[in-house]
Amino acid sequence: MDFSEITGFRVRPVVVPLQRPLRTASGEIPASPLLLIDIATEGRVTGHSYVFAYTATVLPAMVAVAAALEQDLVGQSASPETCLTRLRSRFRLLGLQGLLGMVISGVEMALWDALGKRLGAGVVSLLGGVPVAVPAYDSFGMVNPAKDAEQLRHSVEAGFRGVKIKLGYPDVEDDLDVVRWARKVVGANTELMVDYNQSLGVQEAERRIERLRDLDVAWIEEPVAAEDLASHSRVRRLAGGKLQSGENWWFPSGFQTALHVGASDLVMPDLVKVGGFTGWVEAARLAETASILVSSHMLVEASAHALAVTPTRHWLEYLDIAGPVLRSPLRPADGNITAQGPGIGITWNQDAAEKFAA
Ligand code: SMN
Ligand code: MG
Repeated sequence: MDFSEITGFRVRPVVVPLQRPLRTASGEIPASPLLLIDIATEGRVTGHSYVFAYTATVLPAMVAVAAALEQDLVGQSASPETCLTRLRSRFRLLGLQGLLGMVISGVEMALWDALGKRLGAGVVSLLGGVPVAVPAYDSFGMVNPAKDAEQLRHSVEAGFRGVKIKLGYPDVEDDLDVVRWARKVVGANTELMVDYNQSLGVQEAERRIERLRDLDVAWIEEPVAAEDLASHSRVRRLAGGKLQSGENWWFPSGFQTALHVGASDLVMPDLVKVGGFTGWVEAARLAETASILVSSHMLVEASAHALAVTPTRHWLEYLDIAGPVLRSPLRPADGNITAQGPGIGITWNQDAAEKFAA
């Protein structure tokens, strides 16, 4: 198949308002810093993707990294696989962890989007699958029991069968109180996930996981530092099959290493850190081989495509980080998200992209 050539490359940094500011035990995200990527290919087909930067502080650096890549992209094949392989080898000595790898994953996804648009097909079809309704959970930051009951109730009423809240209060008793409160609000039939965002030392993680055991949580996410696989394996012994991790593991090799040492019961790759769709598919195969369920991390639209071709798919995280700059943001129906095409299924709301320019 002729994948044509890349004819243009443009990125735009934006900071998009969040419906709910995201408070975690490892810092607050007041608004969503994104790099919007456009890759033009022959025949006037332009692919889009976006990369979440976590903090606006690094947006200028991300823009600079992307700008420097332009000469490595324009004039080259627009095949996602060919492009990724070439960039991997080009930056072998430096390595891909960090901003460079995030931008490269964004480029890879934008190329899939362009290919899908060229062929009039969703990325899920290009990957050999069909769009399926994936169960989505609604993802909250640290909640405030005095204020947030209505929002949590609303999630359940909207059809979500799972809700995630963040923990990691200074005192374990506060963690437990918030979980008991949230359980009461969402009722017995809604799964309740909890996320520590890497905020605990291993001993404290063990203590808290033991205390959480009697409460009915679906998973306990990133209690310890993502790269500390030895501590993962240690706390996993107490987690009763409920340890969740992976949003901060880099590329399929990161998953291979982690799964090899039995670091987690469940995994949730982030498309931007795992190497786009190509990296996701590889990581998902590793998880399948180990009988591990796979959920997604943010990037609702792209993740709907990736999860649809994931043999051991579990949950899609519904966390709307880009809605305001998208022309038709993907919304859940009956608590499910279904991939839309062509490509990833995103086009920019140009006025909003200008308005939120950073
Ligand atoms: C998370 C962390 C940082 C930004 C967005 C989301 C989180 C999650 O760990 O799992 O939702
Ligand atoms: Mg998380």
